[in-house]
Amino acid sequence: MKLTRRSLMASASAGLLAAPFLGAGKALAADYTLKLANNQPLTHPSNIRTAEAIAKIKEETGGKVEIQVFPQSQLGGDTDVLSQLRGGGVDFFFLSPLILSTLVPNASINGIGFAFSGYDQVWAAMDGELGKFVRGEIEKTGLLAMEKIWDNGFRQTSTSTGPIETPADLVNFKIRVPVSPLWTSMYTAFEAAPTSLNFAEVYTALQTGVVSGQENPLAILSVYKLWEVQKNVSMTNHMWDGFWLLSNRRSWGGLPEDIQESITKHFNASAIDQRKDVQALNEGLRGELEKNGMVFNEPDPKPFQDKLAEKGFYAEWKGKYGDEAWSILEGAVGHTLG
Ligand code: X2X
Repeated sequence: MKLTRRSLMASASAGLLAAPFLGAGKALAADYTLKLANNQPLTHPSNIRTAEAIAKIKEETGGKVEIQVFPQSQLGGDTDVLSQLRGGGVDFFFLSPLILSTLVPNASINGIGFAFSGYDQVWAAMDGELGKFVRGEIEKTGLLAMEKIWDNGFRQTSTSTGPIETPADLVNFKIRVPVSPLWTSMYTAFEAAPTSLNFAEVYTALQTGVVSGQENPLAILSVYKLWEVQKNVSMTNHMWDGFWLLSNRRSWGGLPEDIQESITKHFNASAIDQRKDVQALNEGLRGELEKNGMVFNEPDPKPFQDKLAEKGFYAEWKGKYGDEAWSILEGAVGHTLG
């Protein structure tokens, strides 16, 4: 966070000195200049809805708050920006709970393979007990998560080498996964060959053949034009993931309460709008992706789930998260996992 001269003068003189300069429609520098980062391009609903929230916050605070957006991993890959957030160099950061688990181990729990049957379950869980549990874990580390998680979506598998139809097609398959122990563990259970990379490196890794595939919701395939480097899309729906809007508790605590309230209110409202946008995109994009040459198939999820169970994936993660967290997850999805 950067405090400007205006705020320093205003606090030093209780506004007396600053007042004469407030005249006649002059554009003033904001009192609080905050940096927000994410890994998505400006065309993704996350950034469209973020821009709306920022404009409303600016208006409501009378121009005191300026939030600068650094989209598309401009400040570095996700794991680097997480360090910048902890150090205070970045004030807000959208991050996958699974990647956040490199710092907050239990944060990845929503990503357990084939846990959620659909969006109704996801939002009930993430706006309910499961989300509350995870936000509590996040707070223990000096970071804060806004109450409403943003959507990334149910993840699908893309390849340059043909469709994934059964778990056998994943054996030895060179797949990029985000940097997270849960992702690596899941693809190890599938006997694939997972490579952990931040999203910033994915396009090049696919283009140069370092990996043959990746997995992401359709909206990400579309905004990043992954059809240029991928051919098949297998609708594996193997996990749901979102983005927590994180802040650093120290820099957040330096903001006056009314400003905190304005920021919280508008970002949480924008999260709800963004969820609708992303769900509509993920449900409606197949046609666009097909027009761009991608070929779709819809594998039966059951054999994939069975393989994870056979390989001890669910038992292992139940042990890692502990009984309390696991029973919150099972309560949210309404069935025993594994
Ligand atoms: O890195 C990814 O694949 C992405 C964009 O889905 C996440 O942020 C987890």
